[in-house]
Amino acid sequence: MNYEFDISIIAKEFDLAGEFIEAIAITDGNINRTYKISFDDNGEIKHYLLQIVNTYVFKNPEELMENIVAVTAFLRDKIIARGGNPDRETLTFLKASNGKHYFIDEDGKCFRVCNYVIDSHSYNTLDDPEIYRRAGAAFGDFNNLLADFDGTTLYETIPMFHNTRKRFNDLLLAIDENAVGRLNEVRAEVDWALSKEQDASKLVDMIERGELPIRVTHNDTKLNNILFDDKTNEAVCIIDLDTIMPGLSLYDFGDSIRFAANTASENETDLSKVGIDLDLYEAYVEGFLGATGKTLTQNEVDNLAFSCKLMAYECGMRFLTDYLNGDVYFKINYPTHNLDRCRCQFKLASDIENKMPIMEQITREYYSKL
Ligand code: GN1
Ligand code: MG
Repeated sequence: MNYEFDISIIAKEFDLAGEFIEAIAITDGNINRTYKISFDDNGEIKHYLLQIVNTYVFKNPEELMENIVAVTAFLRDKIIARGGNPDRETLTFLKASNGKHYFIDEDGKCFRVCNYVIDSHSYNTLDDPEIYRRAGAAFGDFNNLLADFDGTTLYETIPMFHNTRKRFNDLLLAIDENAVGRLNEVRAEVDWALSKEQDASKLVDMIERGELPIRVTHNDTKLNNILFDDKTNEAVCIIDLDTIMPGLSLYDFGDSIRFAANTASENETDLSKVGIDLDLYEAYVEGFLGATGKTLTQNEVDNLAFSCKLMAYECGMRFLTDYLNGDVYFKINYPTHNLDRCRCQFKLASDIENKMPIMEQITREYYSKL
């Protein structure tokens, strides 16, 4: 087999014992490249997760890994203190021979290795509200676990990541530059995005007025960033820790909904299939509010439904910006992939806009029951 890395170098760098068996690509993520790698260590089969970090997106691997190592060490202690199994419930990154938790090869590729959580699976889509309730509880619990982590010690791995006003301005720049001549093709999407300018600033304005608390958040709460136990189907581990930074609970809530409570996948091209599934929304509210409870402020609770629309709008703008810039950020599988993803998010945002009163009603009901 030909891989895009030399396994003998990886094994040596991270001191992985045994004979290499195989590397299986895990293709879920849109940024890094990920493999499950397996070794036979005198009859004992050992699995690890190998990632090639996208250094176009994460420009400073040193800071990135410092964040992750600090957060996972913190989580480990918390998990042990409550009687959990830290080897299953969080990730542990291995040191390379340079003493760092990553290694850059001659070609400039940045590698890191962590434990592979065996007997677990993830979902890209689902229709079972119970699973999604568990997902909400898991991300809520994750926010709780990090509630007393000092966010000022974290680097901003991607500056202004969920600053939607900045995302809006990035789109304006991309329109202005029209780097690969695609602007004419996307006039409808651009017009729609520009018509929602007010939404882009809403939460940023509230932060600036001190109306929303800054917490340590995950910032990329896609359903496939939770591992579920094969036997119990309980959520066991939150993964993809690259964007843990100071942020808003609303980002974590809304981003999960825009990904998983969509009646279609992020890649759906038949827009008639795209919309918000209110049963899934309700299940996630139940799980998330059940875990975070009264720690959320009234302003946060009042904006939970809005955050879903905002995250769909923001994500759509990011796909559109990348399409205009010539697909430099997200991995794509075909030339108009980013444009299709953008259309899907904008359709979802519109549907959420129409259903916002019902979503707000659902949120209020659960919050008042706490
Ligand atoms: C990226 O890598 P992945 O697939 O978990 C992106 C998220 C987007 C998401 C859209 C660092 O997440 O912000 O919401 O794609 N991650 C980064 O699918 O930009
Ligand atoms: Mg990611």
